[in-house]
Amino acid sequence: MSGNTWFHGGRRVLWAAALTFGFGAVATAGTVIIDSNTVYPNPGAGTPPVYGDFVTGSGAEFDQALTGASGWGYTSVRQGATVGINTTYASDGDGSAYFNVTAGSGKADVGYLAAPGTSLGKLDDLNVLGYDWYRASGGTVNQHYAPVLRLVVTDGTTTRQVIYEPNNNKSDNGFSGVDAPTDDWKVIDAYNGGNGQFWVNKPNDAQIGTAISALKSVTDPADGTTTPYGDWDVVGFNVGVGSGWKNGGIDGTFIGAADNIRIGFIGGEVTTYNFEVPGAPNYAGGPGAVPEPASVAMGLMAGVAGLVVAARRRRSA
Ligand SMILES: [Ca+2]
Repeated sequence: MSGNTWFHGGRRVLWAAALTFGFGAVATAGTVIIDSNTVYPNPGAGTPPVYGDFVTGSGAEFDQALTGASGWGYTSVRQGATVGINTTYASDGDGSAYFNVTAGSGKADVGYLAAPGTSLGKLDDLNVLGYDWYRASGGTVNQHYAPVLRLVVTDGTTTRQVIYEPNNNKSDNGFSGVDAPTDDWKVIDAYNGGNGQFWVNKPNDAQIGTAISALKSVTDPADGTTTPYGDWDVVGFNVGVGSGWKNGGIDGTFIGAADNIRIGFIGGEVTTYNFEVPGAPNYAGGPGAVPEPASVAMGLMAGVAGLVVAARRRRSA
């Protein structure tokens, strides 16, 4: 996380509204469409023609905001990796977050970070966490690699990432032996009733082991104590690939995607974040429905995710 620039603004209002309406209410589900910066049809790379964002690392690691969704961005993009919401592997509409790694140094994420001082909820209260991931066949990095899902947690002073890797949850991710499935979208319940296996990354400290345990009993690799993070605030989440994805120490290739990050807390709303390319023929946000952040917040305040419900209705029509 160090060195990352995150992107804040209207989303703070959205989350405040969502949390307010979620309190004490029956849990409801909603979808938020996360748009690419590039609007269809604006040709991108690839054959057959695909559309949307292709953000490629060059030189120093960098971040790039997703301008339609406050707090969202492409982050930790390094040389040797490309990330972007585009139509290469259309999922639940016409888009998904695409990843392409060509070197072991490559890394790229797409994710959300709440505005400073804003919490999505306590880690102990998290009860829904999931995502969809895809690995294309033909990639030459070790066959156990697949897009990972991370939570960003903080106690107000220190920030950690609590990380879900398909490789640590092989049976739940459809692995064949040690190999991740390919050319098949996997819909993953990472929380899995509290049984999903996670580890903690300590970006500002030396790595001391990589403890794997259930989400709410993750072991701090520094001191071996358990459950040090239950009362920490979840302030963000992301999906990503790399770095260090190789094959026997040699650079290789990886192409894949992720979509539909799902997150929810006890007593609150479950939200799905669907990556899409606005204007595409099967755009999940519906024809012409590209809400500005301000109107999304107003919609939430007026009718508890009314816009979102409308979007889901259109999508399923
Ligand atoms: Ca999608």
